[in-house]
Amino acid sequence: PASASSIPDTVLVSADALHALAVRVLLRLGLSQAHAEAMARTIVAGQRDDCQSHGVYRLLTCAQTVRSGKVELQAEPVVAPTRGAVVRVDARRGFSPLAFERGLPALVEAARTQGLAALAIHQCFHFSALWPEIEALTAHGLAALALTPSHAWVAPAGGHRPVFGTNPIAFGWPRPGPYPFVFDFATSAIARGDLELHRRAGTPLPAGCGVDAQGRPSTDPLAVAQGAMLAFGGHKGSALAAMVELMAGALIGDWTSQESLEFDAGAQAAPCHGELVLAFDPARLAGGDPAAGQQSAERLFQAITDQGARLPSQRRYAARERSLQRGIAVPRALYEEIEALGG
Ligand code: NDP
Ligand code: PYC
Repeated sequence: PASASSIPDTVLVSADALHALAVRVLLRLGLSQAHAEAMARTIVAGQRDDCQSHGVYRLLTCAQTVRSGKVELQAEPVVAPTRGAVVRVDARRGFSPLAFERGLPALVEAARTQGLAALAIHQCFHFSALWPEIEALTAHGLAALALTPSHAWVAPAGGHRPVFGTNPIAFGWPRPGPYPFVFDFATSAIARGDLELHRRAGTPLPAGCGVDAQGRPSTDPLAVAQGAMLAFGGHKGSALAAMVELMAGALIGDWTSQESLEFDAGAQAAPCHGELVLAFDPARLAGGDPAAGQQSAERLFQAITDQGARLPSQRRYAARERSLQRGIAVPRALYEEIEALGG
């Protein structure tokens, strides 16, 4: 890999080379070829788009999950026959990306025939960002919403004991051109992955992200990890986090973040639970004139950008273009750690 002279202590790697490295690491950890390829696609996409908490750093957390002995390394996801608008995939305690990829064709097909459809993924170890899944659906001209619990790390508004996961919500809307409208965020004030990066770097958290074990506000990542993270936006984020537990846990008959953490039992593996992905076909829902809906959407986006505000994912798409032109930037120390994992 080349040095990125403008970014100190960073190496530049081509997408193909980084994918090959990620696959080598994952195969060495004992994953099947199919899992390694699917996981590497997600992880490299994260690094390419400058999502440091869900890029190649995830190889380290996947290694920890494998060491925990809890994840099934060769699990073949089972896609049940579609019933109406519902597609179910049993990940059989394997990592999630392969389960999503296996369920995707049936979800797209069901959304096209029914107008809207749901993919319920069961018992997957989930370590990734949700936007790659959302983009896989907007690429088919579908709007999409994805929700997943995690481990119980986050206190409800007004409380100080963890109940919720960091529970991301991601949404996508297809647009003309290469880039859909996508947002994807944790319902906690900071993602757990970012808290871990602060802990590794020895830097404090922004104020308002968590409390220590005594319930006192803290910016120390270790103290917050031992206490509780907080939801973003007070009671509003807290309610959204509860919704994710209900919709992507209880509703689909899978674990909440509390149950995921109980199953973990101190192993510090990635969370294990379900995921709910909803897909909507504008061609069916717009009642005959999807082009008018698309025009309304574009007017909305223009009203945002015309005043200098940016759309979500704009930073990510700019990073993608940079990565594709000059190579993907990886912090050198992290790159060396990953190379060592690859043997
Ligand atoms: P961020 O707060 O970094 O970003 C949230 C969203 O807001 C992004 O779409 C981002 O776009 C957009 N955004 C940020 N700043 C602005 C702005 N000024 N104007 C308009 N839009 C803006 O995300 P989080 O740290 O909360 O989450 C990071 C990732 O962690 C997510 O991908 C999520 O899926 C993942 N995660 C996964 C979990 C799991 O259980 N699997 C749990 C929790 C989080 P842009 O990227 O372009 O900045
Ligand atoms: O960053 O909160 C997080 C997270 C949890 C699981 C995967 N990422």
